[in-house]
Amino acid sequence: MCTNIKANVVIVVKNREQGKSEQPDKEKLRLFFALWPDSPISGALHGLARHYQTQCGGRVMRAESLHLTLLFLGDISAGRLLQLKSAVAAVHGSAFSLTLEQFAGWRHNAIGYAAPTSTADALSALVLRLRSCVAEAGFHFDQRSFTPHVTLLRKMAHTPQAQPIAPMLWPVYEFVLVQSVTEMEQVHYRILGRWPLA
Ligand code: 2AM
Repeated sequence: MCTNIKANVVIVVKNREQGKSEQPDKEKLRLFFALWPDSPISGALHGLARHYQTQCGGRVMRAESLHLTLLFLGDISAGRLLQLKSAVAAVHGSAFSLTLEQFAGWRHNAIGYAAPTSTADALSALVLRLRSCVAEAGFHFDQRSFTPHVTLLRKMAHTPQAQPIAPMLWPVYEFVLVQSVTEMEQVHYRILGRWPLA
């Protein structure tokens, strides 16, 4: 049970009592929760991306953009941002180490990615807890099964066979809420919140 949801309900009730009608909120934010690597890991992943680009073609993701998506929300009203943040304050996961040990690609969307060969229990638990708290707070999100991956290349010309890489140990001690912003046809990511994992 995500206890902080009660606080959100109280706020809504208070507004009604005060006779305030909620303003229709037209501004949308494209949001997702993710793990964001520190620069040693993102630098190593970027190097891997450049290496595989020579074989697979495609566009290399910038080092500062590399991440592992935990839960993709899509377009959310800006006015619900505080509610979303307070909902996930109840997510108390454990810090863990993620080992990326393969490079592979998907033909349907022409991306190349680094991934673990199995999903760590702590990572699965974190995603389940996030999904539960976000759903309880009334948000809708992509319900497809979670496939952990870090996209390294987009628009690849050739889809590679999955292949082992030198294992990359990623110490995970927080998760983040990210806004995806498209400016001049380029996607940028802005971190809107961070939550530690103990
Ligand atoms: P991808 O790297 O496999 O494309 C921001 O778009 C992040 O959210 C990316 O990591 C992207 O994964 C992920 N994502 C998950 N579901 C998505 C969706 N339906 N649309 C766009 N991005 C999605």
